[in-house]
Amino acid sequence: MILMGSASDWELLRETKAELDRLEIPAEVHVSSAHRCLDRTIALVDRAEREGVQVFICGAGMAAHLAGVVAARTIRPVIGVPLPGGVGGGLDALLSTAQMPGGVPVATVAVGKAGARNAAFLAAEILALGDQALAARLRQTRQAQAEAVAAADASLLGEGPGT
Ligand code: RP5
Repeated sequence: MILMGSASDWELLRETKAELDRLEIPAEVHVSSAHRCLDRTIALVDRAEREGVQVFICGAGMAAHLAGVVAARTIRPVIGVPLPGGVGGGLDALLSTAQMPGGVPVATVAVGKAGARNAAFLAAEILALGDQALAARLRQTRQAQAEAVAAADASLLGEGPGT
């Protein structure tokens, strides 16, 4: 399940959904804030658990406590995506998301678009522990990334730095 603190977060969290779609992983998407509608957020997590959701991805900006609140409610893995928009280009959200006291972890990825994409890949890696077909799709994705780097390198032959 993808949760975001505000509809304004969708601009970046859509990257998470796009990667999950590419990896053929179904995911519900919801807006639900930890501070604006705490009870609703808790109810969403409880329902998701009952229905078998295995990993939660939570994106929020500023004093980003959504992932921490979700992690407080579930023992399933929670991945936090800190979003820019506050101070320091998202440093506030990065610290709020990552700096969980011991005992209630939030696996925190990078701020912004890279983190939004990596949240999907990290969720996929967790799910692939019990899904051989998904593991194969992840290996193909890594292979495609390596090939894209090689292609970029080849396209610069004769023009790049150091030539
Ligand atoms: C957080 O505050 C949200 O996750 C969002 O990133 C930020 C600003 O929210 P809005 O004021 O745009 O709704 O709760």
